Amino acid sequence: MTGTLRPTGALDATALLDGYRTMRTIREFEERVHEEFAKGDIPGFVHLYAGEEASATGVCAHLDDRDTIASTHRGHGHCIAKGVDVTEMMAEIYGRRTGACKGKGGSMHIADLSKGMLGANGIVGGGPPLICGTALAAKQQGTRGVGVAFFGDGASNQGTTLEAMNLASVWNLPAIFVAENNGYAEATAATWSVAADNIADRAAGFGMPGVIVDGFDFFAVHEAAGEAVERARDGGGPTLIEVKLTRYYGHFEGDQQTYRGDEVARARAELDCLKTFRSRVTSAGQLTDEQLDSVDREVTELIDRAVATALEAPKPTGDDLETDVYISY
Ligand SMILES: Cc1ncc(C[n+]2csc(CCOP(=O)(O)OP(=O)(O)O)c2C)c(N)n1
Ligand SMILES: [Mg+2]
Repeated sequence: MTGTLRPTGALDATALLDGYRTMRTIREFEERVHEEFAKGDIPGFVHLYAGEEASATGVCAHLDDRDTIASTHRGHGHCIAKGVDVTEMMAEIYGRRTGACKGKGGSMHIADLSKGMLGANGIVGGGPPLICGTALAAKQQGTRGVGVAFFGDGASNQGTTLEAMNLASVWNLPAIFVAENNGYAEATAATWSVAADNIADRAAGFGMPGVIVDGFDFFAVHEAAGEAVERARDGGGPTLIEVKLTRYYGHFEGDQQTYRGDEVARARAELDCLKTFRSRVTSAGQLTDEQLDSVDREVTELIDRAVATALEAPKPTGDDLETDVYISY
């Protein structure tokens, strides 16, 4: 972590409430999926994004539907921040017909092209090459759109990621590479696997700016992403942003986490993005506790409804087996 908090003053009340609502929605969604998964009703693998909310939220606050993002196996937060419908996401995770991908994708394959959400991705390092394609399309079509790839510290070592950064720079693409460094790839510490002090240092090798931000600080992510998005839209080419953060749950639901100590308890107590956001904007007089409490209640109701709706929704049948095999969603 950088140790220096970024100023909160640049955002108006609406933008602050939007940022808080998105982070709170991601947190509530993930805490609820954690509980529901333990009941045994959710099929497949689930990787939770809790703790990392400021990253997706601070980056996607600058994006709209013409912009595209590529996500990872830990994709719920990216989907929510990019505007994918939360009720459809929950139904997808439960494998229901009303889900974002008609229940055929599950947690690791949620996509919504209408929102520029290219998809969660079970292939580590699968996202960066995708956004070279969408960024190239945006450049050729003159939309001023940008492509953003979120990826982990583990994925930062994949050839696909490094090749994509090289290509984005060679072609001067409106592309942003967001390395979410949570310190682990499954159980392997980044200190064992990443051959650099900082992933951002690798940007120099590709001739692009590289910045490090504190992933607990929404305002730090927001500021760095704002600069990168503006540069990309103006034809200034790609940026690598390394966001240092902590995942609150295991690599996957069921992970015993024998490879780490008390860092999560410390992060939740002292660094948590929602708590620090609240204390900073209330002490600066920008928002009140009542305004934030009201967002909390609204989000809890939304997630309660999403789970209830998912549980009542039908599952796909044998007749659905041969639909959407190629492209007819
Ligand atoms: C190409 C590929 N190799 C290996 C895996 C198995 N795998 C799934 S997640 C993961 C770790 C990814 O770590 P990181 O990129 O840091 O993301 P995080 O889980 O920390 O968010 C691995 C090795 C995979 N899914 N795809
Ligand atoms: Mg990681």
